[in-house]
Amino acid sequence: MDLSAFGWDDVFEESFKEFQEKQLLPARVTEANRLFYRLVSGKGEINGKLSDKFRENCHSKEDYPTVGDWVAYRPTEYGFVQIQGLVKRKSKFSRKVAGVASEEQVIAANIDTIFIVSGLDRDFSMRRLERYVVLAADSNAELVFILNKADLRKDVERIISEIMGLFKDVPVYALSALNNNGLEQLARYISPGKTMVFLGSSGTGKSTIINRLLGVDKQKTGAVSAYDGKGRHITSSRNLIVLPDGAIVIDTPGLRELQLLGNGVGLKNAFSDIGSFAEKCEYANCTHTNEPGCAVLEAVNSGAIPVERLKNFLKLKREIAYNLSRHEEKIKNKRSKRWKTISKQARRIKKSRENAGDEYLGI
Ligand SMILES: Nc1nc2c(ncn2[C@@H]2O[C@H](COP(=O)(O)OP(=O)(O)OP(=O)(O)O)[C@@H](O)[C@H]2O)c(=O)[nH]1
Ligand SMILES: [Mg+2]
Ligand SMILES: [Zn+2]
Repeated sequence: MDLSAFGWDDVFEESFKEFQEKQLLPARVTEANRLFYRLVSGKGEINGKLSDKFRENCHSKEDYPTVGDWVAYRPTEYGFVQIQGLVKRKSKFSRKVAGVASEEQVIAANIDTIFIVSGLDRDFSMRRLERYVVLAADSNAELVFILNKADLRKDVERIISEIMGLFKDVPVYALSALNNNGLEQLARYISPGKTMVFLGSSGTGKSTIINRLLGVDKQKTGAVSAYDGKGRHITSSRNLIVLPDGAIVIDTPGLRELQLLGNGVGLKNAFSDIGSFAEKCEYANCTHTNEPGCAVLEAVNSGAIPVERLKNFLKLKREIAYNLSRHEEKIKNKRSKRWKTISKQARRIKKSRENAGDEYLGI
């Protein structure tokens, strides 16, 4: 099997050299469970497990292979192959792990296009799009908005122009997967060896769109029930599929939490225009809210930056700062807890030695 059908190219070939020397073979992750990985390789579909050494070298969540990753494996006679290396990623879409401080979770790796799918029903939210833009700005992949379920609304044009006003660099397409209407607009992103990931809340129609592109109903779809008040995902895990025309798609279950990463890099990239005006502000620590000599506010007054855009920027910035401060507080708490335990232990040891008449003063 030719690996270029799965997106293998010269860049990966070059990165793979260090593994080739060890007689390892390349494969792409199509599904990642906690216990094992589904892979496609030159020998077809195989199952893999992480080698102990690989696992030992994984220090955070982002170090583990994820869907779309290329890995280096050692073949075995039977059963699971052993994954021994991760090939350098060209791009990735990540979010902050829900709950846990500042850990990064890579949702999909080595993607060319990120489709953010919204449903034009009551689920639609401009605020959620902002979040995706900030996260995708750090991904090294192209971002595209899809407004699905266009059959459910009459004011589609108004929403499109509102989005275009707020997010100038992101193309937006309205379509109806149900009626098979407007999918041809996606053709320019779909070519052999290119990888696309579909992201968006549960029930927006990601799997329905993929089925349309596949030409068969391979992916399970369905109305999202709300019996537990949160809704239930129809797609249960991320998976990578090759389309008949050779493009590669990654389907994902709706992401419930979309927390921004604490490093703020995405924010900077997504709002680089504000950043370049900010360099001309009179005060280096300008908050762009009420300071005299604020070049960003001047740009808003002159119409160079839409006021909504500045509002979005400030809101997301506050959230990142909040996440970061929470993270720092956690670390501080952890440290002081540890310190309390250590000093308590020390006191106990000292006391027991005093009691025992030990004159040791080294603690
Ligand atoms: N009216 C309308 N309904 C649609 C459209 N596309 C999909 N649906 C319906 O929306 C529901 C959810 O579709 P799915 O494709 O399963 O949604 P999903 O985004 O994959 O959901 P998860 O897998 O849970 O993340 C199904 O009942 C679809 O029939 C559309 O264009 N118009
Ligand atoms: Mg789905
Ligand atoms: Zn300013």
